[in-house]
Amino acid sequence: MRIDIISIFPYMFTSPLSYGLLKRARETGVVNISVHDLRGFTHDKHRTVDDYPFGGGPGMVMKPGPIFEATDALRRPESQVVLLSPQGRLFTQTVAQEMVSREHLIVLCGRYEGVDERVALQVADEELSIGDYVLSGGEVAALALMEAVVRLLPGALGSSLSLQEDSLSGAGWGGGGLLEYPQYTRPAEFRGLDVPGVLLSGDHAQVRRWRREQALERTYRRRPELLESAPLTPDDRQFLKKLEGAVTLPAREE
Ligand code: JFH
Repeated sequence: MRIDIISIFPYMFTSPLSYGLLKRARETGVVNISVHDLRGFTHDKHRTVDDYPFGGGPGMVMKPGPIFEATDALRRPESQVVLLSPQGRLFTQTVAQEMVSREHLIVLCGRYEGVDERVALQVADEELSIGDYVLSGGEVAALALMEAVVRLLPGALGSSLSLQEDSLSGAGWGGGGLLEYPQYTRPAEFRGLDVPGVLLSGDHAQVRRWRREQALERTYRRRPELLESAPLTPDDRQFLKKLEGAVTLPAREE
């Protein structure tokens, strides 16, 4: 996969692309990521990328010219152009799975109060939001999107095991999964806090059952809407009924 990012702050990407999965995926040729300074596609002395909003109002809007020129220079027949904005369709794991099959992504990062609407209408194939909160620009959203997509590329993860587990569990979104069960590692007692005994018991059937019930209970308490689309067994449903019957218990007893 090739990814071209267009931003007025290209150096915001330097560190995030230099660590962990994104670094490794770039080094091994799984993905080829380039960052382009939008100001390189201006022609005036001041390299202007913004202007006042027609109709008035606060702040500045990104001019269409430099963005059209940048995408004209980078676009190929197989490209998917993505615009990050708070008005976009919600970017979920399901959307990441759709995008992983594309050969070329061009990711547009706005700043100020956003971009001229003609960019959304004529340049972008997809307008996406990573969630209902206001960032100061598209760069952090672009990084979240890239990390979610690149880790799905064949060869991006060390072994394909974690990936398999993600897809089996549905990983808690879109695919119809549950939230994950709590995890513990050594030591078995830390500052007076014990690891649940069942995890030390060596009884694998009991461990499996405990983890499933923890996943169900967490999902029920924190993200109940996920239960609507989760694949649940009759045992799962019986356990959830028991939970509901327990008079909407407080999350923890004192
Ligand atoms: C972005 C920004 C809009 C104005 C609330 C009322 C008025 C600041 C480009 C994506 C997600 C973004 C995102 C993506 C691109 C840009 C900043 C936009 C307003 C705010 C203020 C500029 C933000 N998922 N969150 N944020 N901004 N609005």
